[in-house]
Amino acid sequence: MLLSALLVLFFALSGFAARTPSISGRHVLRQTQTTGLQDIVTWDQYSFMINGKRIGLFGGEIHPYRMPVQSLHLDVFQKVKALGFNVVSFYIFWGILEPKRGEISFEGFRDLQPFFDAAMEAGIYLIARPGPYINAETAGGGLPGWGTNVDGLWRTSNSSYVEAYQNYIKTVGAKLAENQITNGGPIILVQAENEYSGYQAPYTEDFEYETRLIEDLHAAGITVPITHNDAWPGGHYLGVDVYGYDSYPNGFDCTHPTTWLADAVPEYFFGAHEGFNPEDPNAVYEFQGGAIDSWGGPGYANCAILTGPEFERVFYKNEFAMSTTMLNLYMLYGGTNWGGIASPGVYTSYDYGAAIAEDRSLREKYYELKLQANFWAVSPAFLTSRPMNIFASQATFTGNDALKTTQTLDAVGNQTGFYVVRQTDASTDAIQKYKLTVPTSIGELTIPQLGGELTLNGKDSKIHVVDYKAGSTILLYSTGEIFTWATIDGHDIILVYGNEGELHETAFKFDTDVPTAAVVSGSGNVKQQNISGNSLTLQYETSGQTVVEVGSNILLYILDRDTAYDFWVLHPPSTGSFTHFSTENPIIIKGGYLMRSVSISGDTLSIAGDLNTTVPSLEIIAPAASSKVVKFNGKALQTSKTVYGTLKTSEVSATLPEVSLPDLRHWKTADSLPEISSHYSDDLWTVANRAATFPVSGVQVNASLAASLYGYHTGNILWRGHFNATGSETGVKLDVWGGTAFGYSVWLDSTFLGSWEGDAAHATFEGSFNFPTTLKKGAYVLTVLQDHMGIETNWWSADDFFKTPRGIQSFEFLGSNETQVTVWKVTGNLGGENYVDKTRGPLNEGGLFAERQGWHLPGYPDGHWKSGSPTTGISQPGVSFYRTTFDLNVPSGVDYPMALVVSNATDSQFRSQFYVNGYQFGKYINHIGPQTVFPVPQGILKYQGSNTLAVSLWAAGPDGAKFAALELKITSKTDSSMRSVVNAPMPDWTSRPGVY
Ligand code: IPT
Repeated sequence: MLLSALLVLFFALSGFAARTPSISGRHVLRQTQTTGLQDIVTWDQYSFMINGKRIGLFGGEIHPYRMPVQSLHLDVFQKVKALGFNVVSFYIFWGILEPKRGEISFEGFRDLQPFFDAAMEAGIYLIARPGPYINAETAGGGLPGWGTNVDGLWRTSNSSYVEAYQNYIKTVGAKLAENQITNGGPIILVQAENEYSGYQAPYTEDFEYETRLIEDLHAAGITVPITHNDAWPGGHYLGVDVYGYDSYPNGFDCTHPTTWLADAVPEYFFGAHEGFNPEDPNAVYEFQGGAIDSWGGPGYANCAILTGPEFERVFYKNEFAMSTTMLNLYMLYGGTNWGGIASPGVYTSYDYGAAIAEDRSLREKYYELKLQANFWAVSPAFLTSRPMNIFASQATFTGNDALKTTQTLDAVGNQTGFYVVRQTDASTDAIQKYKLTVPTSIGELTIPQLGGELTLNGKDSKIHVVDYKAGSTILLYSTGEIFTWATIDGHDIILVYGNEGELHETAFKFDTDVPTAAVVSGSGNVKQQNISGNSLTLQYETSGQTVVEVGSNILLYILDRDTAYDFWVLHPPSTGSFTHFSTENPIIIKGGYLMRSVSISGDTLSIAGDLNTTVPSLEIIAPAASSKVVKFNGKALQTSKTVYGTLKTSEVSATLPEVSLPDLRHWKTADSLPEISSHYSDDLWTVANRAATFPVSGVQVNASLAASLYGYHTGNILWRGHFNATGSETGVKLDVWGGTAFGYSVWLDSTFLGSWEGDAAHATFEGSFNFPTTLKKGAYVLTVLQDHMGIETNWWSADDFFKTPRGIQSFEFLGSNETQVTVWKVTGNLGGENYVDKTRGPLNEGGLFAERQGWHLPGYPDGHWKSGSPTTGISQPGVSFYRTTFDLNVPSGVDYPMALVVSNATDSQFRSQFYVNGYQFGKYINHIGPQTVFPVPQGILKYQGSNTLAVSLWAAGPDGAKFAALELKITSKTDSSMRSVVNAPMPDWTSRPGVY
């Protein structure tokens, strides 16, 4: 109490308000808050703190279940670390952990520990988001399939729902608790629920449920702060420790990736945050890092443009302007909707157009992000800042109406100012010229001081700093944006950048004598001039790389953006615990595709990195004593000194050996639809005889022929209706529900009646199918093969939309209203909730005959099958299945991600699934698309040894179907320091008792 009273007095007297009157009243340091259960992770109104030290949490979202190769998590975490981020947020998918009520499994890819360990090893903190609801474009939004059969409204305090989730939260919560920072693990925050923001009328926010879930997390051992991500700053679920919100301001229209709305850049976030939780940091738990693409969409390359480097500059810098000190990008690495992970709407790739692509290669977005992340990491003044002129930013500081400038001042340090400039009309590509007139510690200055103007070219944004501390150097101002700075061997090394050819100024403020500046490398057109208050201004153009020595202690690197992309800032591990989280002793390296990590041993600096081309020389800025010997990926390099004292190495050559890929020519094939043969017996199928209706969004729907009612929650579903014809039936009408882009085909005994081939719009379809002739009296069987695109998500709480049935909603015989189906039978994956393959999990297999038999698995004895390939295909409707094996021999030391690449030859419509060593890694619908490249990670593909590829081909039209081509291709090549990959477990086929 006394201390805070003193602090108030101190700030009142400090003259803080004198410089910036409008900040008064906001600079009072509020009391540090804790959960009361631990004191390692705390927070106040500005930022989170770890062990009492302020930390800006910047990072992105990664889903462990979307990358089943556990040994590849480290690669992705190291890529996150190398760009300068320090946190990753991840969802946990309840439905795959508890596919049968009461039976929770962490087998195979479901084990969370390798993910936690990899984060620890890379030095990345984690935010766990166990749901129970997660959304995330996952089947059921994370809810388990069996949940569709549990009465009562979900995502409310309804007891049947609460009982349903408790076992999961208890079990998973305990795993999270063990890995909290308090127990030496990487988890620092745990999110309750997800976007608990929309409620089906008449239901409203259910505070009882909210409290209950927090209590359940606490009971499971969670002691770190509990957070919540409101879908927008709307004040829902404020009862958590640190409330925050989500934002996707550029939307999801990847078809028009360069179209931005004029007012797309939100300016209200900070005010909203202050309205709801002024005691806490402004936390954005999901901010757009890419976009969803859907069946029939334009493809993720477009989403990567919609959310590309321009988007990152404008929107992330605006988050900076709003003093957002917790910013998590959704997604940072999207991964793959392999098996049945996808919710309806999205397809196999969950690339998301994110900075790290699905094949783990790096987009330009990654490099742009690196510029910003590094700046945030070295700008502690930002962690106690406040935006000063929200909604009064237009023309402010520039006098140019076409520009908005947010002034964000360090409210505690009372020194540094950040000026975030952007277009008033976010949609414009116009070029704006401006001068910046800002208060500084030597009085108001108009910049550039040495004449000329600054430029903002189209969709761009800049952060100009004032009175910014870089080591012992004070930058009076810099319009060239700061990439990073570091104090190394007593020198302050400062890296600034701008677009190629732009005019910028950086000014230094000295205590006493003003030194002169000397260009020691590059040209850069550097002008210098002393200005009042012991200051020296440099004016320059950002083009290539120019290095300027200012006095004897400052080295200024002036870079254009592309050159800045080449720089990496890494930190050698410290001693003690949390060694890989150290942010001390920065080492700066220029060059290479990726620099992952550095370590120092005595006088030797060891660098681990990846190259996609030979680099003539690396430039290294490191303490002299610890870089007498420099090793790159274990090999010593020759070094020499540059004229300004940094190191240049000898050539580092990229070794990118040719790898021969198999041409997939020798295939075996078998029929995968014996169900339509007169010899087939469905005796072992489940009888579908339950009467049921479910409320979905307030409406009762018929669920009698809903696959989930019988335990089948994923993949293809088959129905067989046995009936006795009266002698007048001319056809059948079927209303089938499967989710958008689904399809179905119908047979009468062995006769094909027709298909609904599906399109991107329909989630249900009622079709009429004529019999070839009016039926004679007697027994017949209707067989319906339907696609199941995943259980629906359940974004609205209390609407139970995820209970939307998958199956036959209604049927009717044409020409007769007397005909009764004597029995309906159904099958999905073998065993239903008692799924067979515990390693590949509950969503890997559907109900195709081939899948039930395990034909997709390695080692299935297909010796008796005939030859036939997917490029020959079939000439009639039905389902055929293909298998081939091939060897790969990819040397170690390279990262060559591969993909199955397909094209289609026929006009007919078909659906295919691809299985690599038994893992279903692609679902292709040729007439809907858009995906034709299906990345398969190393570890699912065995890079040394024999692989099994299997393909299902469901021809929906009368002419059959075939592929024009189906190939394995390499999608990116690097000479890599990545840890060697351990293959995912891929058990062989064994005979399946009771299979039908
Ligand atoms: C937000 C969800 O929280 C997240 O799970 C994911 O679905 C994401 O969107 C979109 O990919 S929902 C928000 C767009 C309203």
